[in-house]
Amino acid sequence: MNLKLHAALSRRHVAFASAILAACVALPSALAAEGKSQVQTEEAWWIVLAPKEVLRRGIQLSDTPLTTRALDRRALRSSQATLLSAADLPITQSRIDALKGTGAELRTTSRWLNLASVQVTSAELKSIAKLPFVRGMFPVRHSQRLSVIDFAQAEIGGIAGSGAMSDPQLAQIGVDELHARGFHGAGMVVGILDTGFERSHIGFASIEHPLDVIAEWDFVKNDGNTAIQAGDDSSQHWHGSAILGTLASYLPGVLLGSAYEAKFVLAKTEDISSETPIEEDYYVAGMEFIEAHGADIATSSLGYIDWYTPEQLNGVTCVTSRAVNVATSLGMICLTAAGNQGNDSDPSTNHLLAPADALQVISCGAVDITGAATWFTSDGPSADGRVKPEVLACGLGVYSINPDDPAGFVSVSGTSLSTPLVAGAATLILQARPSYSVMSMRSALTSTASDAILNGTFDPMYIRGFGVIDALAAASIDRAVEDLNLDGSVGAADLASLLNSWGACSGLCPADFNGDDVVGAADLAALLNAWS
Ligand SMILES: [Ca+2]
Ligand SMILES: [Ca+2]
Ligand SMILES: [Ca+2]
Ligand SMILES: [Ca+2]
Repeated sequence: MNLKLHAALSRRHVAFASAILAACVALPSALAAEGKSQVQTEEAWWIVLAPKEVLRRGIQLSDTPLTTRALDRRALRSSQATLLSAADLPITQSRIDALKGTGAELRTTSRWLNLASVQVTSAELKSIAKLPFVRGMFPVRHSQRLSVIDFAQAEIGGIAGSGAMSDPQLAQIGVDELHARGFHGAGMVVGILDTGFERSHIGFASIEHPLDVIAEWDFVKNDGNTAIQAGDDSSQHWHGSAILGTLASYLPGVLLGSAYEAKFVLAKTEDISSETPIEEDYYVAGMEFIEAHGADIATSSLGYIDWYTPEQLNGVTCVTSRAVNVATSLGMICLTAAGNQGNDSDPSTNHLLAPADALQVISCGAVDITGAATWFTSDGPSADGRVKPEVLACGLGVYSINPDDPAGFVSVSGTSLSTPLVAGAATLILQARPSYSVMSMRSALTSTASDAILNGTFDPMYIRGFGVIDALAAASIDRAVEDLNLDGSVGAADLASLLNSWGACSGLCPADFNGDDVVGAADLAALLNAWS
């Protein structure tokens, strides 16, 4: 949305809100005195609900929309006191019916935050305020779409040397090294929140590694198809498909996604048609959907600012950030784009978009392929002084599938692209180190990133965070170099892997411990010496 339109929308929103917001502060008596100045325009509002009632028998899985995989993931990585809580119970039908009974249109609900979002006139909002289970209300904030900075067609073989066009962007962050050790995301589930997904590209249709989507939901149109459909904006699928391409595509020698053996959960949460404000409630619903399907990792390249000021990016104010805080506490590793708002050399200002300020989210900035920060990458810190963005990956000229051409490719720029590269790396790291918690993943990524290694700390200007990630180093903490499968012991599997690559090295050669470009007797001796 252009800035003028954005400002106009904000003003309209302010006018609508000021007509009733004062009345909403002290509910419901002040509403009666608010008088006749009713605004007929419909607006989206969050309704704060009274605490949920929990049956004496407690909460069981069947009371929730969670899959058993979600429960398993929580058992492995959740930091909550119990596996299930009232936050997992859906908003009851009787409350939904009562909200709708006022004439309001229900947009979505959040079981984590115990909120419902509604599209209402001011008269309907007043009726809602009188419902016995309503505790308050506040406007659903519009988002500022995180557009790509630029994109261009990319030609197969158009880059220097042999190999896939995606090789440099993966090698920069050590993903190639994890690929060489056999980690491609198998057994992992990755959730993506974005604009929609076109999956007919040849990059998603290989016989060896076809794209595997285990669940999808279109929160904008409320249906089970996240692909472009009649009535959608003609670009609705573009952004999400480019993101998916960097993660899931498999075309050896042409384009490789970072985690092409992972399974995916797709949430279409952003309506790009220009007349529709993009709103934060679908994001929250999408995050809950992805968590409920047991995703290990969730990544989003969307950003929300609008009414929020940089001072409010303290990790606990913006609704999307609060939802991400719940997601990370449930053991889901969350990544989000820092934003394309630019940076300055003033460590007291930030240009972040929510939910990059969330407490345990890994916020991703963008460098070029040489590792230099891009002009557009948003700087931190968060309003409460935490390091943001935490890490960096390539976000300038990143190769992906062309969402508009099932056999074409593009190079795309933006923190939207650096984020899924980090997400793919995190997926492989988690495959190698399944016991990593959200906290240990954060610490593994930041402590091994380029600037932390070089300077021993983060960038004091809060542009680079801890630097460009090193996926192999993050996965190799407390692991011997001879432990090729990174499982914590040097044993038969590592020996088999060494023997499998016996002889002269071609390409990456993890078993060439002494670096002489041959896997041979000296490397075998080293492995046997490290046997544990
Ligand atoms: Ca749809
Ligand atoms: Ca700054
Ligand atoms: Ca091993
Ligand atoms: Ca060797």
